[in-house]
Amino acid sequence: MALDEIKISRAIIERYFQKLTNYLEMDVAIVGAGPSGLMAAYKLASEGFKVAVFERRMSIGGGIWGGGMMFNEIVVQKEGARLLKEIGVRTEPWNGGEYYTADAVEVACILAAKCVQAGAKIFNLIMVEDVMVRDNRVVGLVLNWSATEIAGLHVDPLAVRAQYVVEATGHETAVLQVMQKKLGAALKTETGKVIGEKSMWAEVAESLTVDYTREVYPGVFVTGMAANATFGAYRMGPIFGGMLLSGEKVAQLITERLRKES
Ligand code: 48H
Ligand code: FE2
Repeated sequence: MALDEIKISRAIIERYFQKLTNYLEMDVAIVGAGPSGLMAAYKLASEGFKVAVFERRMSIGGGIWGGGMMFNEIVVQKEGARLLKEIGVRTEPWNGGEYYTADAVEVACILAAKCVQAGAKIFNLIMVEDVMVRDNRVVGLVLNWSATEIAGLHVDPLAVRAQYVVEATGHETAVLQVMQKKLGAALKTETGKVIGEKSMWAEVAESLTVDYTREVYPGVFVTGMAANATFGAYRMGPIFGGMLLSGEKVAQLITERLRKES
């Protein structure tokens, strides 16, 4: 059959807009496709919820690809290895099982594939530039093409509604930064604002990241490095178990909430 450029274009446009239109309203909107956001999306989608991930970059996986200092190997503790094994990533015990390592490319690819196959939709090249607030609760996200930001164009955004938003933008805490700019000191932290991460101390940082995975403003849960930075924990360096466990925890917390409300 002859290839028709216009039909190919039509197929892309129709399918994409079908997808986007279907996600104007959802159960959970996740901002950031790093390890924590992807793990959260995988778990929530596996529970049957309608989940989308919005990622500013073209590539998904956030900091996974770079491993430590561009050495593309991932280190996790035993608990993190449990999650990697669960999704089918091969891990290798290091020093008799003190830690486990995995290939960073395998982690990023399988995590993303599991996420999508569990039913979560990933929208790359879209950035979250603001939130929607009603009666002191976040009820949705304000989206724009990343390209408009890169080109510095004045293009107004569109919006999507979600019952819950997950802030998974890593060190940047992009969602909470814009919220504190507009709402003032309204976050559930000691100062009401993002406290900011402290210098490296892996042991303490890993468990604090999971502890600080919680609701930070009505309707908004924070996970991964964003949870760490929001509550002023130490950074952990190139170890990823805490990110995966934090993603798992945020999914559990939101699952409980959604079940209770339905
Ligand atoms: C849409 C956005 C926006 C926006 C940013 O940085 P990440 O990998 O985040 P985590 O928390 O899942 O993992 C952190 C880990 O990679 C790390 O940095 C560690 C363990 N560091 C320790 C240390 O000591 O340094 O992914 C966040 C994603 C990225 O892909 C961004 O592009 C994306 O969020 N993002 N997406 N809208 N406004 N801002
Ligand atoms: Fe980092």
